[in-house]
Amino acid sequence: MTRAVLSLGANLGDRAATLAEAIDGLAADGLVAVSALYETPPWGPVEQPPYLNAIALVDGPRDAAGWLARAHELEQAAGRTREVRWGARTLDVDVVLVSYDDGAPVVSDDPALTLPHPRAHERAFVLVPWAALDPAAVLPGRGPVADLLAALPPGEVDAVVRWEGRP
Ligand code: A4P
Ligand code: MG
Repeated sequence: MTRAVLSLGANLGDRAATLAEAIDGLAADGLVAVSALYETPPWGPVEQPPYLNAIALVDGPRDAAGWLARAHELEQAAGRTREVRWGARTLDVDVVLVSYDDGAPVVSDDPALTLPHPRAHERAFVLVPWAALDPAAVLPGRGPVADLLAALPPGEVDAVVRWEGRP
């Protein structure tokens, strides 16, 4: 049994419906908890619309590669096509962290699956929903999520806003 922390993001189409469908899909995989949806400014070099982001915790028999495969399945189901790196997408599912029953993290520097996710610690759109869902969360190798959030520029954190369902 492993626990995966998944980051879900959508910035094309009906973002909330896409996320809701992906979260429904995770019910069969051992969904433990899911954060609220947050509207977040696009991160990275590509100009694109704002994202809705969420964090999901899932417990299941998969290994790390199995969680990545599941993430890709959910992206395909949402009709994601290949586009530019960091560009707009109907659904992006990243594996932030996989840990074993005893809490030990899977550590990998394989470019096909780098764990823990190499950019999670600097992304308010990952840390804000994760800290809200699990205030005691720790990103192995980086520290408590609450501390990582405190180290980010306040403007970046404040720009991640709980989504209230407006279109
Ligand atoms: N890969 C390696 N490690 C992982 C991992 N831990 N989780 C590989 C998921 N994938 C991992 O990803 C490229 C390759 O990374 C995959 O083939 C996988 O084997 P991709 O999803 O095909 O392409 P991408 O998502 O454009 O690239 P990347 O590097 O995953 O980008 P990010 O980091 O996912 O950034 N702004 C906001 N506000 N919210 C967002 O959700 N997302 C992105 C995408 C950019 N800006 C954003 C958001
Ligand atoms: Mg990705």
